[in-house]
Amino acid sequence: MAACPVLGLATLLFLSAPQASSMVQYRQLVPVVLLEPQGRDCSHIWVESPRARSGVYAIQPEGASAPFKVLCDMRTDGGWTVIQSRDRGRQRPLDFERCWQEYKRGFGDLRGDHWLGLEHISGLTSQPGLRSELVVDLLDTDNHTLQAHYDNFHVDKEDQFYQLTLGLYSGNAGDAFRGLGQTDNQEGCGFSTLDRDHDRCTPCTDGAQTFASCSHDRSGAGWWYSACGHADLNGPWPEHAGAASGMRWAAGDHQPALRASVLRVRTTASRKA
Ligand SMILES: *[C@@H]1O[C@H](CO)[C@@H](O)[C@H](O)[C@H]1NC(C)=O
Ligand SMILES: [Ca+2]
Repeated sequence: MAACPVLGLATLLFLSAPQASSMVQYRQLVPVVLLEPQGRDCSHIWVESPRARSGVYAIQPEGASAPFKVLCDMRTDGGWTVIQSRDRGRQRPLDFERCWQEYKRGFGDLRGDHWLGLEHISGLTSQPGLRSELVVDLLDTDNHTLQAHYDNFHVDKEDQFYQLTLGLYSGNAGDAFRGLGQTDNQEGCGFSTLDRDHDRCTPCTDGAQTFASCSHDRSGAGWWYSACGHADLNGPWPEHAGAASGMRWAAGDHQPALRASVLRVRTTASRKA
C-alpha cells in the first residue's frame, strides 16, 4: 500500500528552488497564462449557451478563490460538472490509492479517469443561493447501466473534513450511500484517506479481525466511510460481483461488479433563495 508523503519544508523548498538549467537560455520572460473562467460551473455555462458541447471548460464557482478546469457533460437536461470518472475498460485505468493531499487537490486526466478534488467539489457545492444535485452513473461488467440520484449534495470545508450531506435518493442503483442501517450510513461522515481517518470505526470488528481505518485497513482509497458502509466508488476494481471490498455500490441484495462510474453535479437556483 502506498506510503503517504508528509508535505513539509522539504517539499516547499524543492518547489520554490530556482530552475538552474544551463541548457536553456530564456530570451524573454514567459507570460503567465491566467485561466479565464467561462462560468461559475457547467450548469451556468449551459444556461448561458445551451448549445455548448461536452468538454473541458474553466469554471470559477461563486466564492472560489481561483478558476480551475473541469469536464462538463452537456445534456438536454442541463450542464453537469463531472467530479469523478473511472472506467476499467480504459487502456490504463488510474490508481485511486492516494493520500489526503491528492484527494484534496484532485488527480488524473479530465478527459479520462480522474478525481476533481475535494476543495473544488466543496466550492462547487457550496455556492450561495444554489442547490446541487448529484448523479451517480454506473456500468456493471455486463454493461447494464445503473443510476442513483440525490436531489441535494453538499461537501463541507476541509475543517469539517469535507463532510457529506445528501438529499433524497431516487434511481435504480439503490441508495448505497445510506445502506441498510445506521452503521452503514455515510451521510454526515467526513472524508477519509490512507493517511487521514475520519470514519466511524473506533475500531470496527469483522469476525475475528478488528481494524480502525476503512481506508487504510480495507479499501486503500479515499471516501466518506462510515463503518465502513456500502458505497466505495474510489476503491480498487473488484474481481467479482458481491465482493465485500473494492470499488462498490452495494444496495441490498444487488451487488454488481462495476466496470465504470461517473459522478456529476448540477446546480440550480435554490427554491427558497
Ligand atoms: C461491454 O462493452 C464493452 C465496450 O463496448 C465491450 O468491449 C464488452 O465486450 C462488453 N461486455 C459485455 C459483457 O457485453
Ligand atoms: Ca477510524
